Amino acid sequence: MGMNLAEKIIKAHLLEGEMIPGTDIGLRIDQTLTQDATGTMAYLEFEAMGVPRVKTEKSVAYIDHNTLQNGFENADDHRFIRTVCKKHGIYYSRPGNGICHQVHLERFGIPGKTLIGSDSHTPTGGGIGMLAMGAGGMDVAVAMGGGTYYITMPKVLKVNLTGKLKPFVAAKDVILEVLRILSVKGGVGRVIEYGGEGVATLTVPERATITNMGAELGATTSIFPSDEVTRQFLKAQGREQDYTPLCADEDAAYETVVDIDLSKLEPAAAMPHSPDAVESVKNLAGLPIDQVCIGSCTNSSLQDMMKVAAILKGKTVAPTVSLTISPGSRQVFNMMAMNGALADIIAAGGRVLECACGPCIGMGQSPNSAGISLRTFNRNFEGRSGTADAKVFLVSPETAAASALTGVFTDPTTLAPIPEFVMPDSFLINDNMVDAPVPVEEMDSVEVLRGPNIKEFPVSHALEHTIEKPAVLKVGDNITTDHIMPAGAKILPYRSNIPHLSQFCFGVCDTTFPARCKEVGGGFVIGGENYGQGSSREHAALVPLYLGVRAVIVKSFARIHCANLVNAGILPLVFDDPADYDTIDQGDILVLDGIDDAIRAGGKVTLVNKTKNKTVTLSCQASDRQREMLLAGGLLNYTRENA
Ligand code: MIC
Ligand code: SF4
Repeated sequence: MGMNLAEKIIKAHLLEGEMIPGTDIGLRIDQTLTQDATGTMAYLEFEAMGVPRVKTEKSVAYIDHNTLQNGFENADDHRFIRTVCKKHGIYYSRPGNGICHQVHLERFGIPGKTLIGSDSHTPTGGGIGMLAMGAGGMDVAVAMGGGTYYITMPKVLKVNLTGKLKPFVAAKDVILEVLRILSVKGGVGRVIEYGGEGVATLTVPERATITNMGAELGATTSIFPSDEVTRQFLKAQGREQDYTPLCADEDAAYETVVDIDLSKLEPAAAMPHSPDAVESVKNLAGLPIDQVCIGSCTNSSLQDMMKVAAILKGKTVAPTVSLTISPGSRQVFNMMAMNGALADIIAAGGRVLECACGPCIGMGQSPNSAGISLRTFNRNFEGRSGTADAKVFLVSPETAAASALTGVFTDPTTLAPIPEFVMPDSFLINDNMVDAPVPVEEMDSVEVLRGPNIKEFPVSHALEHTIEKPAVLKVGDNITTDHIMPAGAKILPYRSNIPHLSQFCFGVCDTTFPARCKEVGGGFVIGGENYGQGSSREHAALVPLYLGVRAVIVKSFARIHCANLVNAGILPLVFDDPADYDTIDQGDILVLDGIDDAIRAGGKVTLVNKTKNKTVTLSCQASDRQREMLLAGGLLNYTRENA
């Protein structure tokens, strides 16, 4: 039996375990990336590990999230990251150079390599055949230090593409279709591998849109083959030498196959507040809108921008609409400036922002009260835009641009034809905003500069024998890390200041949570299915740790967040019978007696609800290594113990 592409790359990087789905495997990591909002913490953790130089083939730090600099905090953090990178062997992509995933795809990604990034959209690299995964900052720090990266061996689901997209139907509509079929938890424990004759009709940026937003499926990652289209893209980036052809064997086996005929797809939108609430644009046509934002790591390529410019050319944005445009990288920005597309966007009334995450992470451009915002982004979680009652719809650049002109939801297939976009033979190559680290012999001469915003991060302690605490919070299904630790312009500057951040923990669900935790010294959080989906931010574990949360008890976890809880030293526990969720109320006093022995013995846990006088059974679905980490009080303590 042949192998699929994901298995081939895993096999070539396998350091520990066997390739049996559901079991723990350890992988060698070739490349890492960080962004600034998770990077400060990742580099503080890297420093705490005491490894002098990174041991990866390439590690790159990007500054793209916290670029508003409303106060000294962001600039201090940027300076910290710049100097820590220079010293320890990491390339530094300066603010203004673009969004990490777009720049990494253009300039550094290599087919067949493994990449982990402290950002959940790292699977963008799957667009050129990388095995690229999002991870917590601590896992990235360990990988930079040459350590193994552990995941659960995924099952591999094939999306078999046939046909070709019709004009004005986009890659975004493909991934929205996959989300409609599989839902936000349909990818958990899986790699989504694309194949079939339809693959050859998609450009690299289109493939990258699809793998990027595969994060919203909860998938371990998504991947496309590396083929002639990939070679052309890398050649146009002046990197043909990085090309290797890669595909699944003819007789490769897959867990399941999902068929999508590209020629049958129509423009789609994800409705508030979930990326899998997919509806056809036709059915939404005519709905008045207030804002359109085009950009983010999902849809900010040159191809996206050229299509938008062609739709806007010679027209004016509707008077009731604010249209913002953020190109994904300086390469894209510069090329649009040179070929006139930028002028067309400006003339039409587009508000051009710098090439960064911007509105996607609530860094400005919050919509008006109860505003309807159409965004080409990947997440429309409640409150993420910065306006609590805004309604965010996720759409393609084509739908976004068409609607910006009319002021109402507009199906772009009703527009007059625009010139077909042809991928350039060569992109504008200019890496002058990427700083190389100093050679190892000069590293002692580099001083790492820290601002007053950088505070110590919390470290857990060895697991106690008995935990008796209240259920401090009970929440429902699909809680995102944006609920647990919100972002946005007011909060993001404090990503290296856990005490300050803690005031906002779970603010979207219950603003009294931090104060109540302080009052009773923390306790348990109870949740439903797919707890912790979305962003990879380890702050969603470190802040609860700081507030005294000792265990999170849910029906099921999202992958990255579960790993982050273990790394932080918080017990991730799952109800054996999901119906037991209903037996616990917020405020109940819960007891885990002999929890250390239970974890040591394999993770079968008994929880006594003292208030209800009821016992329920839970499981800690952690690997042997993770259970040792939990006993030691998290990854840092575990590493110290084993050093
Ligand atoms: C996001 O899209 O939510 C982010 C901001 O890029 C996060 C990382 C973070 O919270 O810093 C992600 O996707 O991992
Ligand atoms: Fe940035 Fe948005 Fe992409 Fe996250 S999803 S990396 S915030 S552009």
